[in-house]
Amino acid sequence: MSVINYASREINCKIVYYGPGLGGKTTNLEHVYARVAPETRGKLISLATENERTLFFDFLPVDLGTIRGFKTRFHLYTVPGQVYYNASRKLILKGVDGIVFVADSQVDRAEANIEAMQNLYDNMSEYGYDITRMPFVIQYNKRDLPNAASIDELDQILNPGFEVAETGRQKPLEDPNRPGTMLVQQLESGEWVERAPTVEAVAVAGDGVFDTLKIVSKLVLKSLAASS
Ligand SMILES: Nc1nc2c(ncn2[C@@H]2O[C@H](COP(=O)(O)OP(=O)(O)O)[C@@H](O)[C@H]2O)c(=O)[nH]1
Ligand SMILES: [Mg+2]
Repeated sequence: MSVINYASREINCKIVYYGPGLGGKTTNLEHVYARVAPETRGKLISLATENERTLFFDFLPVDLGTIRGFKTRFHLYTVPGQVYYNASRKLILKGVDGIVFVADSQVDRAEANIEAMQNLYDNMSEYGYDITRMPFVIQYNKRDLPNAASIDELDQILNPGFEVAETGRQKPLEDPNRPGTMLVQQLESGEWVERAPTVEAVAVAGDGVFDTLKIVSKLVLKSLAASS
């Protein structure tokens, strides 16, 4: 849960980077760390094994500006992707304000992506969190690789859309970051669905990393404003 500290005029929010092992979560945080002004970030803490796989998590605090006199501090976490670390993954989700799902675009990682997405849904619902009402962005990473699946294929398996039940939210909404695609739309069946915003990325080169962070952090601040 975000924490607003009135004395120090700070808003603290928690963003978790989730996804299959080796998808590029740690690489995202490394790029953010390398590119933000040193005075606006804390230490990048990585608890990794000898072969550089994330063991427990990576953690990076960054300040992303000020709103109404409050400094907005985002605590970025990654989870370990390996299937057997589910207890850690679940723990890291506790109190989450926004989620970035880093998908590996490679065709042969489709199963791993689906499994990680399912695991995210399962862990969120075990906490009673509703991912359909939470800031949630999907990053299609590794777009540079020749065996990357098309965005349409990735959308089909990872981002089919949540049902929008409330009539008040059943209005067509274009994705401002992906002109021509809809975030909220009515299907031929009559059902209204809402997709997560998506970003194409090459995290090793830094492409899409800050776009992703910007979209999720904006959504987090918007949801804070709506709930306060
Ligand atoms: N080709 C390519 N490799 C990437 C990209 N992003 C990350 N990698 C590589 O994928 C491997 C796993 O990345 P890492 O960030 O450790 O994945 P994590 O397990 O999700 O934290 C590393 O060797 C990265 O250099 C990308 O966009 N393109
Ligand atoms: Mg990692």
